[in-house]
Amino acid sequence: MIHVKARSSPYPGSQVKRFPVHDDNVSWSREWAEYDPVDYTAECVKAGPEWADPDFRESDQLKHAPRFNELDGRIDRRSYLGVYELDKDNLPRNPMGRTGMISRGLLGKWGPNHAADPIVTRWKREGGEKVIHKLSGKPILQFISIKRKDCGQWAIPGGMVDAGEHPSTTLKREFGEEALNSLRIPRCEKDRIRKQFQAIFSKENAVKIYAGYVDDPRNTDSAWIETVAVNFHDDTGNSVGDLNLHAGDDAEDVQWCDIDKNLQLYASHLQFLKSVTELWGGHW
Ligand code: RP5
Repeated sequence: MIHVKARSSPYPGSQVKRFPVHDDNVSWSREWAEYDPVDYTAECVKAGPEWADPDFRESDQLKHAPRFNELDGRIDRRSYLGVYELDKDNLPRNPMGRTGMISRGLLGKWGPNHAADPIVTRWKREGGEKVIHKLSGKPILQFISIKRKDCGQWAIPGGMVDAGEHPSTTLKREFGEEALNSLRIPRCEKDRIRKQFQAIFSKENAVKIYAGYVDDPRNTDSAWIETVAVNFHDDTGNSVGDLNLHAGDDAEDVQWCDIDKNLQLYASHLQFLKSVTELWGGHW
């Protein structure tokens, strides 16, 4: 896999253009003296919110230099891809190669920024029967998809792991916030939703699909997204059937979406769905 979206311009939420990187020049093992990546950090990151690291390159912040490749207090700076290198300025180097940009762009952490993606699936049914795709002859899987507010693209309702949070908690929290608008659920509804959650997000029901790099348009040479994608499949459709889908937080819409290789989805999300169809024998 060679990252593509991580080299796209303009950079999300800006007019900033990356230094163009041709496929042949992505790998760090390729010498490229002319490489001159754009240095960019979004204002919202520079403002120093609690989810962002300080800019440890500034002399008064040196004491805050992150402990790369380690569990650094409550922040996990280890990569699923193994030990990552640091460049001559002590900045982490994106293990998937050049992106045309250094510093953090919109990402808060130097190095890996950990996310979690819950893939909730069921079979498409009509009159109780599974719907079979005409071309592949295989039953069609559906997943819960959200429309991202930042770019308008459909996506898995994932999100960033908070400091000290286990990714299994992130999966539920993000799903609740984005697909059920849990932050605004009335108190009287909370008990019912909690029971539904326990049924869908049980350990027995969880299948890890992927843990690794995400080809996200926000990645830079010094900061990138890694995720763990976990599938929660409801074979009968009974526990997910009466989920009350309501977009919330970073999502502007939510729906059950038929899985098919022609979907246009955010970042590497289509690749995760392919693995899900292989797992259950669904149409692709
Ligand atoms: C993607 O960005 C991940 O796969 C995850 O879905 C998402 C996390 O970022 P936010 O949704 O929190 O912006 O790379």
